[in-house]
Amino acid sequence: MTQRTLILVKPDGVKRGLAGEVLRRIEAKGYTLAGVELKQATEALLEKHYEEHVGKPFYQPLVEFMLSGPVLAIVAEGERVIEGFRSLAGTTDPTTAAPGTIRGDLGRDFGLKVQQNIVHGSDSVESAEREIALWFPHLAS
Ligand code: RTP
Ligand code: MG
Repeated sequence: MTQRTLILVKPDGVKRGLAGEVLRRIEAKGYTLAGVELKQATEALLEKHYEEHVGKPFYQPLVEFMLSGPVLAIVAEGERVIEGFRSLAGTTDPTTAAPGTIRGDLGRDFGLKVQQNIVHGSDSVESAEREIALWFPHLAS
């Protein structure tokens, strides 16, 4: 099943010069790039992007972090890419993410700042559609 997913290289990844490394891993896995753009997020966009987290204790720090610099927004395409990219990214906390994954190999331990985990990837077909429409309106299906 060919899918599309929305990937973000978060501000920590862009600042550390890891955007190219993330793109390299996406392409090396065999996925196709359908959209790539450096963007400055806004509070309104993030409120929609992270709608399932609004009101959680980590929401406000997460938004502030996501506003702290540009993100590289990517639409990647391929067979089961939604699940496949989540697997490439590794689990949420970089400290315990498996070696071989983006977060496991490149994530730094920032103490409690688990939000600084380099990448975001859509977690379902529905989220991917919603997030692609938010970040790349012209690519929305
Ligand atoms: P993402 O959405 O960024 O791909 O990451 P995820 O699915 O692995 O994590 P999710 O549960 O959706 O959380 C979204 C982002 O919020 C930050 N976070 N901080 N306890 C905390 O301080 C905490 N928990 C989550 C992370 O940046 C996470 O990626
Ligand atoms: Mg998530």
